[in-house]
Amino acid sequence: MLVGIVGKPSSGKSTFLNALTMVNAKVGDYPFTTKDPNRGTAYVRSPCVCKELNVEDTPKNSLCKEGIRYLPVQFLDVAGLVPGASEGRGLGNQFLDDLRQADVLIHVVDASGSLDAEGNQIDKGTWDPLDDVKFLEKEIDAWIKAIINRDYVTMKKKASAEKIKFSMLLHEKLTGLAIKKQTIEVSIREVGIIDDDANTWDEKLDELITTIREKAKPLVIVANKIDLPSSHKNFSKMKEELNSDVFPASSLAEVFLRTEQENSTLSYTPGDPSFKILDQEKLGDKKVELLEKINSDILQKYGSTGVQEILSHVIFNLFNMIVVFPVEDVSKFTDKSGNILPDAYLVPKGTTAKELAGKVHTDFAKNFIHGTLAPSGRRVGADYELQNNDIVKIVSAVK
Ligand SMILES: Nc1nc2c(ncn2[C@@H]2O[C@H](COP(=O)(O)OP(=O)(O)O)[C@@H](O)[C@H]2O)c(=O)[nH]1
Ligand SMILES: [Mg+2]
Repeated sequence: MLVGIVGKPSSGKSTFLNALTMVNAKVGDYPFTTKDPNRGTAYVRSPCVCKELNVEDTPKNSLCKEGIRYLPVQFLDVAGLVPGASEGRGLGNQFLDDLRQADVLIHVVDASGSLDAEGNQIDKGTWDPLDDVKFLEKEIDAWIKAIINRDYVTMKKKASAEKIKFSMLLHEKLTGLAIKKQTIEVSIREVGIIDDDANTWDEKLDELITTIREKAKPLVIVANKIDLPSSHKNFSKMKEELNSDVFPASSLAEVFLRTEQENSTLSYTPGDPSFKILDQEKLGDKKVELLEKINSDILQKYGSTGVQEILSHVIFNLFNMIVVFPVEDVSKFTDKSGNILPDAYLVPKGTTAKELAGKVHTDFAKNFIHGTLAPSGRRVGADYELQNNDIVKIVSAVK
């Protein structure tokens, strides 16, 4: 699963990503960091089973701190989009390639309205952030339409002459964006196009493109810089007028809190509604004042800085993921090397024991015998649907 971050220059994409990638947990070196400068690893929070089992875990593929698991989620900083990109201005093709890879797009918007369409500083509060959201939606639709238009006439002829369905032709056409055939079929039905009657396509083509885009590349809107005075009003307006989910966030405040937590001047868990000052002297008057402001203007008002919550929303609400813990030894909850609860996997709700086996090792799925749940020792079959926080040993004919 790959989360794409989009937004005009200076909206705060890098700050948002920085906030999400900072995790102060002293656990060796992580194999998650990639060399690609446009990629990053963020960590979604989930309560860890170590607490109720009362064990000290030794996580490998994730991190655990004070009973909370931090599971890695890959992020992609999507190439800059400026007006006119679909007509070949700027980093057009790079954008399309990034769009293909992303399963969901987080749109970081400057909610304060202090940047023009291209990210240049203008008078505070003079830009309507709603325009940024509408622009991005329109721009992606324009890309998809341009791809379809290249062969639209031929597609229609072919459909009539050879009795081929629109969904089939569209799926072929849109392979470059990795859009599932089922998504196209459902969208066609939803807008009321008749799949094998080319005469019904024209009128609803634009609506169809928007519907496909909304399903294939869902957008989550971040009203960033919520700490600035002009942001609140704009955020309320966005929430009222947009169909997409809109979340308030202060990426800058989150970076600040995590930095001070690393400096041991604060006790703060990313995503929490509060923090505790540990070393007032080291912080100094200025930072203490700033912290008071963060507390009253952001945490008290919105419940958190928003950053961690957005990631949680994407993983657990939008994608309905659950967390499962594969182990080798169900009495000790360990892998072969004795690591306790080494791996935590994010899998879609509904994933079966056999499907999980395939994720652990392809051979395990082919030679699947049964699963054993820990600590109960209960045996489950191939079709058993995993539950959140299941600890499971995959028993297969391969060793
Ligand atoms: N006040 C405020 N400023 C922010 C916030 N997030 C980012 N910024 C500032 O906005 C500017 C652009 O941020 P950056 O992350 O580089 O934007 P990018 O071009 O989208 O990657 C920087 O000066 C940041 O410090 C925020 O939540 N609040
Ligand atoms: Mg940047």
